[in-house]
Amino acid sequence: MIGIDTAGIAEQLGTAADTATAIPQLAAETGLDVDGAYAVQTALVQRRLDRGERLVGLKMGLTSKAKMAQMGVDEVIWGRLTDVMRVPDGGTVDAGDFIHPRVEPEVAFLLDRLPEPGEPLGSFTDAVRAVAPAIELIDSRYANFTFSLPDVIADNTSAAAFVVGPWSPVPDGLDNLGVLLEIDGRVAQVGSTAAILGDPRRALDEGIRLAGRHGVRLREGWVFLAGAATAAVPLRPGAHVRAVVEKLGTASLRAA
Ligand code: OOG
Ligand code: MG
Repeated sequence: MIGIDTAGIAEQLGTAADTATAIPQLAAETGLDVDGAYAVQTALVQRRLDRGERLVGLKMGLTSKAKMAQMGVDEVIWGRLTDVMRVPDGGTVDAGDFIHPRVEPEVAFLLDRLPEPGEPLGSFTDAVRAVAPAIELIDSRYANFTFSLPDVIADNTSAAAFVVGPWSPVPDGLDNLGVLLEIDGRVAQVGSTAAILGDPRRALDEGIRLAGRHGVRLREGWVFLAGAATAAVPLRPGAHVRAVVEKLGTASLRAA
């Protein structure tokens, strides 16, 4: 796009993340549209790859009505995950590394080999080796966690960290499993995997389609986060967070 300083915007967002300092929204002022925003996201993630991080997956955002309502944005979006964002199950994050971190319960897929572009996606079990409960830690780089659609896309859909619990073989049904988010042993959010596009398996079709539009292909061995099943909850220092997904078990995280 002519006139948009893709590299400059990516640098601002990257520095905001690196220094845990919020910045004002920038899409309206710079005229950034959705395609331009994905170009910024690519440059922002490239900045991480240039310092040695590796791409390890893709995440979907705003696949649930609860999230769309919470964020005031009503389109499905996607972002990229790198190895540095991954926190071991039961691991600890330093809340001070983030601006205003929130956590949300998700379902993760471990991807198998996917068909070439243009070829039909086989069955879900051909595409996915295993599934797991997961926690996504999101941290908008924008002040007050407030953004427009192009703003959040440019900001790699608020991706900051994630935890994947134990992998299980793909169960028969994934479309109506109970989901809990617990903070310090208390239930903070209750939901169902049905909240994720009616069935989290649908998120994979959307991810392949939407990322494909920008030339991004999902890879064997990648983690795919299907999107939050509930609204996100602020992460406070000292908190112990558990996401529980019926049949799949638990993922957990501590904040220092
Ligand atoms: C955008 C990311 C949304 C999800 O699971 O819906 C997301 C945000 O809410 O900051 O990751
Ligand atoms: Mg999420």
